[in-house]
Amino acid sequence: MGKKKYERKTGETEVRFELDMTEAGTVVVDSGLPFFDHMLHQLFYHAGFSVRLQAKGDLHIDDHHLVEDCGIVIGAALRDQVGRLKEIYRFADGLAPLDESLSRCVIDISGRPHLIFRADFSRAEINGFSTEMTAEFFRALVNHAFITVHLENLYGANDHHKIESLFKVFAITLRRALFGLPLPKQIPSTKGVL
Ligand SMILES: [Mn+2]
Repeated sequence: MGKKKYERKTGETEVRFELDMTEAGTVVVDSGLPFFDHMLHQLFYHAGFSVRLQAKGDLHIDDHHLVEDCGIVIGAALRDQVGRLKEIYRFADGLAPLDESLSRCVIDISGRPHLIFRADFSRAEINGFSTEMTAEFFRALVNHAFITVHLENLYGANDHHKIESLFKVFAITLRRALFGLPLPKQIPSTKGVL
């Protein structure tokens, strides 16, 4: 497919996004929020996408606009690229642990936006990323991708692990809903080693 560019600029944020959903390649993410970068990297890498994302936002207020607007742009890009695929699997489900945390995701690429999100966090934020923005990110993405997503953390103790397992399970389930079970031709870890 080749990378296609998407952009969104408002008085609050500026998001530049290049995506090729059909080929696993380099993933470069710079949002100005390191923990959010870490989560987006998990998402794109485990989905098997090629991505460059650069975002700037009004972080002097808080992280809300930036995280939400990244979700909007990513969702809109997904909708655009899904619309250009000849065939998809449509339905998929998945489970992903991260140590003590386990998260589950069910996706229907339905043309109808709907998110069920269940997770409880004990911390308000992780290095400037508000834990409540996890749900807001996925809501924005789902609403602009026009997909149905049921995403929940079943259990866990560490909030970093809980959020990371949510991003990872969304990524692998999205990949399955698009392309079926085959894993991308890459080491299945952003560390480059298992
Ligand atoms: Mn981590």
